[in-house]
Amino acid sequence: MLDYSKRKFPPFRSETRLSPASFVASRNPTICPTPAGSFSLPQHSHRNSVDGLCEARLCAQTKRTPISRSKASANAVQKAQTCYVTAYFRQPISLAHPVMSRHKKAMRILLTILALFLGISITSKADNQPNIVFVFSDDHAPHAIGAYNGWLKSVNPTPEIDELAADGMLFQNSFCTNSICGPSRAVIQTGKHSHKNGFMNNGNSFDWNQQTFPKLLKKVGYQTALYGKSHLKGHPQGYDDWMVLPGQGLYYNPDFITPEGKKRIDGHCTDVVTDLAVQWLKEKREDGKPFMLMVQHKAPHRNWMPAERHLHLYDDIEMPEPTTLFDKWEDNTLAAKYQELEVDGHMHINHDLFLDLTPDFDDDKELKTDKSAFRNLQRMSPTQVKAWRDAYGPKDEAFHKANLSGDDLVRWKYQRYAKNYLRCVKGVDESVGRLRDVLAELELDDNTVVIYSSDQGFYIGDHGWYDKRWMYEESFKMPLIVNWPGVTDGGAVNMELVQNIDYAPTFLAMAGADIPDDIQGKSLVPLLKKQQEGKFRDAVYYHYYEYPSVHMVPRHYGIRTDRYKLMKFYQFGEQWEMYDLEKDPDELTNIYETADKKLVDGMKKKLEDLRVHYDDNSHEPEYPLEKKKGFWPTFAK
Ligand SMILES: [Ca+2]
Repeated sequence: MLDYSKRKFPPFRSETRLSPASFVASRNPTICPTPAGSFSLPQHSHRNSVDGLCEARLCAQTKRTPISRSKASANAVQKAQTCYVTAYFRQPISLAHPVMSRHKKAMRILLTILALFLGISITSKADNQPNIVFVFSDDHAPHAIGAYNGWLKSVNPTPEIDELAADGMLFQNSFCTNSICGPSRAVIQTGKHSHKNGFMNNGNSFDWNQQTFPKLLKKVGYQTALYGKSHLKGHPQGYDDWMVLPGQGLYYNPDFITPEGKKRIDGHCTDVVTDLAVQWLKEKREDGKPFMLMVQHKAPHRNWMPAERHLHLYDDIEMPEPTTLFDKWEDNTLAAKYQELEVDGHMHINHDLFLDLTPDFDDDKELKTDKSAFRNLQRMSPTQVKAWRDAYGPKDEAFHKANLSGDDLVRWKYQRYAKNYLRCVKGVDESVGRLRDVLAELELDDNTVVIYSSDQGFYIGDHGWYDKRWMYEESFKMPLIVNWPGVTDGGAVNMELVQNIDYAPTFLAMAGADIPDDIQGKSLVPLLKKQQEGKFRDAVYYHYYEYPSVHMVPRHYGIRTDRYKLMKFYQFGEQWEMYDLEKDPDELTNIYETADKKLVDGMKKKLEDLRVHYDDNSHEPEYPLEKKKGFWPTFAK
């Protein structure tokens, strides 16, 4: 039956950016008879799929059922995407399992449309304590999501997340406050900047006794659950049910910390976490009670270990390269020259890129690098190891034969890195699709807000780097996509400056709970409801604290408006960078010295005002000369 108001449209929806209503209205309908009754389809949806039931079956089998989806070839899935609408409507014919649920849904939609025609008002449950499913990954850069239209879009890395965006609202200017795993999660829990919630760098521990949004949701009647990566140390508080990975967790056969103790679960971490969430939805969720479920993936965090079924994904394509892959940081302060996160110089060819890596790899015990992939290989099953080596063995052999050096070697490293990263992303993308399918199956999708986000962005070879930490756009931005049925228009793109301090107050506002005064973020609900008058925010504030530490990115803070960015590094004396993001989106030309003085002074004043507004008077330690010499050779000259 007619289902445009719901979810799941093929990729062209995100191109056309039409709301479901205008989508229906703009095209001539085609009448389609089915056992569930006759209904109209827009011609557009038929363009690749009028061939009939056979292809529809393929769509249904590859696209709509989690089991066959995982086994489907990339081609079949791609084909399924093009004929998705047809498959959706014809499923009652071809699939036994979801028939009843979809018939009921179809009837409900038909009644809604009839009511609209007859001018009858139907009370929407959307405003009435919606359920919240928060899918949160680790290090997933917005430019590795198709819907964000970045330079990796041609790879089609995230069809499921793109569909979520096509059904909801995508925040184009969404930022973190401190670009690193633990601190970003602490900000989300509390709605407060790092200097207020106490988790400033990954060496800190989170004080779970403080006010967090899940605790406040429980007070207004929500059932709460958390599965996957927490990275906040200690046992989570504010959740009725939880199982979290210890620290970073493992990709294969991960351990979990549970209220009952440690538990190992075999499988790939992204699938295992999704399984736990699905099991909770089906078995532990209380009927008639609103819920907030956090599904927090480890992927695509370093070291990028894809699931077995994704080991050969992208084998036959060349990844596009970022335009800044060979950036020499000529205009930046010295901070950018003395970092340690280069694909070329710092990414380890065995431990990060898996060259010749086996469970009995001859490891150099003295070598200090992230060896989690090697340790994980040692606890993989013989079948998993075989699949792993079957995938990488022949590629390693070809690499040794090619005898690469210079830029060619950098390009090879980049290709291997980007492919593994996006293979891990693929698992997360499938998790989003599967969770949405389960919500539909349980008939919860009408009143469940589905949110996709990640703790920060990431460099995928941008500026020659991997990792995060900097206030530059690639790692400062975080994806944020919200589908709130009945509230968000399909395919809406919001350009306001929003930040992870806003998540907690948003969840509280959705639930109708009071937002405590000490929360520093603002509810995004007015933006989601398109009720915002004027600018949501003039500028966002950032402060990164972890130095000296892995990757050696010095402490810095700064401010970003819709056009300019000002950054201050303070441990080596005052070092400033400023960028005009409109003229220079890649941040290659530092205009701090050359820009109009009034403009620079205006940005400095705004920065100081924001530091006062957020009450950040945290210490700015400048190093003594001896220490500066040790870290930056320039000072030794
Ligand atoms: Ca992270």
